[in-house]
Amino acid sequence: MSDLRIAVLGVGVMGADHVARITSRISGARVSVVNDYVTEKADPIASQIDGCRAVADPLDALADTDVDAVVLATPGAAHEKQLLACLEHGKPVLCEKPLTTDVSTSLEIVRREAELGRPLIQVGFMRRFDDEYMRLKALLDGGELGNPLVMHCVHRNPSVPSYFDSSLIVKDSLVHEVDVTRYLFEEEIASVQIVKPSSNPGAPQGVIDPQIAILRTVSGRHVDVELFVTTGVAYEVRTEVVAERGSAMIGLDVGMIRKAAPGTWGGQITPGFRERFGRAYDTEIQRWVDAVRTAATTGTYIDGPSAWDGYAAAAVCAAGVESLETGLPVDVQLADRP
Ligand code: ISE
Repeated sequence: MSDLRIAVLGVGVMGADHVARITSRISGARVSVVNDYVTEKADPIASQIDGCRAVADPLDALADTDVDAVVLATPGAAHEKQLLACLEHGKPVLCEKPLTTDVSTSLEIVRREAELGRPLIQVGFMRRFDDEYMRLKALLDGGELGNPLVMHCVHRNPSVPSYFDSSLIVKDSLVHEVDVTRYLFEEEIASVQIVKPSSNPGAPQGVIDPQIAILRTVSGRHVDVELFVTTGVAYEVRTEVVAERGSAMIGLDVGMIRKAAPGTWGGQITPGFRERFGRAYDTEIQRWVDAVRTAATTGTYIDGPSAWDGYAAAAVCAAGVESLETGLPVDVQLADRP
């Protein structure tokens, strides 16, 4: 079987990372086209990869005859148009979150894909491919702990880009716990409340950080999330599920524990999400490549979160942004699944 020829649209931090992983660690695929709205970024990347070209227009890039599938790592605002074009050309696409930047356009994408009758869109919620999350999921599914009742999460970033505002903490950071909740508990989220403790004096003026999110699932499970994106420390993602017959916690960052003079003890925490979830991204892309390459026999082009998962996450985050304003719990409005 020949290699899957992939166009990577958007070669900023995440896109460039994906180009590197496809080129060096993923089997059965190669990057044939790269594109970025900053044209000077794409040329040097393309020139380092055999058989790869930079194409200036994103829609030309994804439609190119030398492209079998697309990785979308462009800014969220560009996703709607580019996803619709992928659907029109029948090209499987792995889209970094968000699916689109608002709920109605996300739903439109879900509907357009449903009309085609085959799922072509996978959304890049990489935590589902992380070894620790996969073990936690297997433990819950195995039933040993009984029914999960509560989940406590911590999501801390050392810093975030200067354009981050309070609502992006919900839409860009909390969105991961939203997906983790739906993935682990296999049910929808019914309401969201954002509680605002005293803000970190080190956070940019006007940015509410930390925030505490309280999610309630349709069956009544409780999830709380501490979001704190200007800790100045390192990257910390911790998840504890409390169930009928015990609890399980992941993300303790217990790698090597070192002891040294003069009596110090400790280890190291990953500095950012690319390091913490590096293996998860590799697994995500490899499984997606394998799914696309075998789609003729399996009938599906995805192996992971779907367009519906992207839409549902967007709907929960929209309710979260509303709660950020009011401080009250806000119900999540979900359309019927097509
Ligand atoms: C970023 O976009 C991510 O996706 C990271 O996983 C998350 O930890 C961070 O808060 C987001 O800004």
